[in-house]
Amino acid sequence: MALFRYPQPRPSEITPKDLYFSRRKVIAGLSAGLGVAALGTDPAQAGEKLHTHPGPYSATLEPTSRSDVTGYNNFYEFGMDKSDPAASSGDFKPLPWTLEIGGLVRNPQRLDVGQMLQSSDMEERIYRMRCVEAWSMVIPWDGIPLATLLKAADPDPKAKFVAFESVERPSEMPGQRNNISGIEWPYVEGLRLDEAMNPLTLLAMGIYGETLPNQNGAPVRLVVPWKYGFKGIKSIQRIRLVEEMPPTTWNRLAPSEYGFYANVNPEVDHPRWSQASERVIGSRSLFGEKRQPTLMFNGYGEQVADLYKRMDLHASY
Ligand SMILES: Nc1nc2c(c(=O)[nH]1)N[C@H]1C(S)=C(S)[C@@H](COP(=O)(O)O)O[C@H]1N2
Ligand SMILES: [Mo]
Repeated sequence: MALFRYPQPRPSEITPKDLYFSRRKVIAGLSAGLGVAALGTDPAQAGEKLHTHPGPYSATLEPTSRSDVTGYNNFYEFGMDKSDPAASSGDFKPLPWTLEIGGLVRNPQRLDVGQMLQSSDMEERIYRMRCVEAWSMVIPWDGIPLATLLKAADPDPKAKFVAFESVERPSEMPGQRNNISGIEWPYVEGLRLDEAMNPLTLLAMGIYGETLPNQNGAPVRLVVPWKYGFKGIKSIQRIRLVEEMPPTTWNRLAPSEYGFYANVNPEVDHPRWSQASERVIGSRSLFGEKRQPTLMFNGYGEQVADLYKRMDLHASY
């Protein structure tokens, strides 16, 4: 019956009163009927079980190991090394959490993510994931299509793009306190509205049938499997429908290296490295880690190529 665990702060960092109030806040974020016993207090390397069922579009590939999916991460709010997000996200509290959907919509939403985690509509989608740094994994996500929520918000005909915003919480995010990365917080991302409505686009709330660990973007993050991993913005608080193409974090940092579209494309190299092939994280061969050819749209061309048929993908990278 337990639904969500958040990492327990070290006893030295918290007074009994703080602990009491933080637990009360979590209870308020869940629906009535859940007792205190439902709240786990163990460190959440793995989360609680979700009510999930197999969804469409899953790859018939063996998922990457849980230790690689939860131990080799990019989440600069917690540091720049691949091991930093797992090591430094223990203070982050993903619940209670409100996800807002606003901007050019007729029916703005304020969603209680603690309640969404109890949804029985949660789908499992085993997707290939390709980072712009030329490595890849296969990740079994659990979530709901973003289109379901956008339709509920009822987009205004003027809306052309969707803007996403991560959380800004320097007290819980060491990479926002020291800001070695130079990122202007919060992390922001965007999609064209038709990309956001594509049935592949997922709002993920779990991996391996359980709630997301902090390092993977708890409690709710975006997954756009035909685009480079940086489009998959983590720990989302706000979604806004807008008329103009919104600014995006990596494009703002280095516009000649990271475009708005960021579609996986083996024919368009990054200015500093080839995108023709990728390291398969967790794989072993006689010669060490395997490399494999990168697929156009990461192998999802059948579902998404039409979205770009009138575009020059070398210019709109
Ligand atoms: N808020 C936020 N979201 C983020 C990032 C980040 O640094 N901050 N990194 C991105 C990058 S570069 C990648 S490859 C994916 C990694 O997701 P994973 O760690 O769950 O595999 O998250 C993306 N989402
Ligand atoms: Mo990435």
